[in-house]
Amino acid sequence: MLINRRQVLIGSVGAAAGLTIVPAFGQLPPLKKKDSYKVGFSQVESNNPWRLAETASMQDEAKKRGCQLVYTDAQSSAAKQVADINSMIAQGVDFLAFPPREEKPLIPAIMAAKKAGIPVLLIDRNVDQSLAKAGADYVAFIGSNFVQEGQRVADWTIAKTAGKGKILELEGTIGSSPANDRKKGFDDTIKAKAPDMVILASQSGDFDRDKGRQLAETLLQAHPDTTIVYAHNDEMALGAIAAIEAAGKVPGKDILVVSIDGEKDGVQAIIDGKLGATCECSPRFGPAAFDIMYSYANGEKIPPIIINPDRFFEASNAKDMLATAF
Ligand code: GYE
Repeated sequence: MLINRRQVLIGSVGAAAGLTIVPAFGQLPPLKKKDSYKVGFSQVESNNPWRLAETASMQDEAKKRGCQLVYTDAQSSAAKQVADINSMIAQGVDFLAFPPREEKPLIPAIMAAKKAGIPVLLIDRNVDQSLAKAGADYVAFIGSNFVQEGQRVADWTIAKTAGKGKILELEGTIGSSPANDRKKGFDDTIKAKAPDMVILASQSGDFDRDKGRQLAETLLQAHPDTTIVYAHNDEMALGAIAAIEAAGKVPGKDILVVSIDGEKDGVQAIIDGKLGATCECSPRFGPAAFDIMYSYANGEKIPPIIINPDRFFEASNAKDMLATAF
């Protein structure tokens, strides 16, 4: 028993097989073994193909497994997402799976679920690990390694430009884990490997195409010497491409645009020569989220951090990959 407790506390990956979760320890709440569950899924917004694909993946999988999905849309408000989750807790859902819009404001909702005995799985976005811990306050985080995504885009950009260029960075939602980590991965790599490159400006376009377009427009006016735009997602990159064209410049020629996600419009923009490259970030969490829920109910040990592998799209493979993009 003691050993079990210790390993649950550590939340180690690859712990001995056959371990059971020990709820009495006051760590993670247990989940009763059932055929069908009432699962709460709190979406952060529905303003881009990535979000729509994620929601569809959760809905499809709930249907397949005969589970009820309680779905809400926080409409880009962390406060509304907290309220949505509190109302799911009050409704007595069995399990919660959701992307916390931002790293800090969703902590109280995670703690409230834990207190109410409802296990939480964070999908796609994570929270500040100094305030709530994967494997202790919630079952696990499953998603991409966002730091690595930023690193891979930086490495590709450095190779493509021989380490020369003036960069505008369009950040995602302020305080969200993908924006924080994609910035860190990219900026640190540029700093360490490309002394001749400079980041002229870095501001948030909130992961939104039109906000990205407006921001790019303003920044391009302030920095007409820009040669590279790095956007934290394809939607903002597509907005930037529109802004570059509106400024009378040619994306892919005058200004290299790079981003992350691998949505269909993004991959198509690579084929069209307007986007240089995009690192994939999969929104298809349904199958894994439900697998984890059933494994957890079975008492299996869930690794606290589960990382999705990401592909990388560029001119050499974009055509072949288009059909698989969301
Ligand atoms: O890149 C973006 C979305 O949380 C990883 O959020 C996700 C990001 C994704 O709105 O398009």
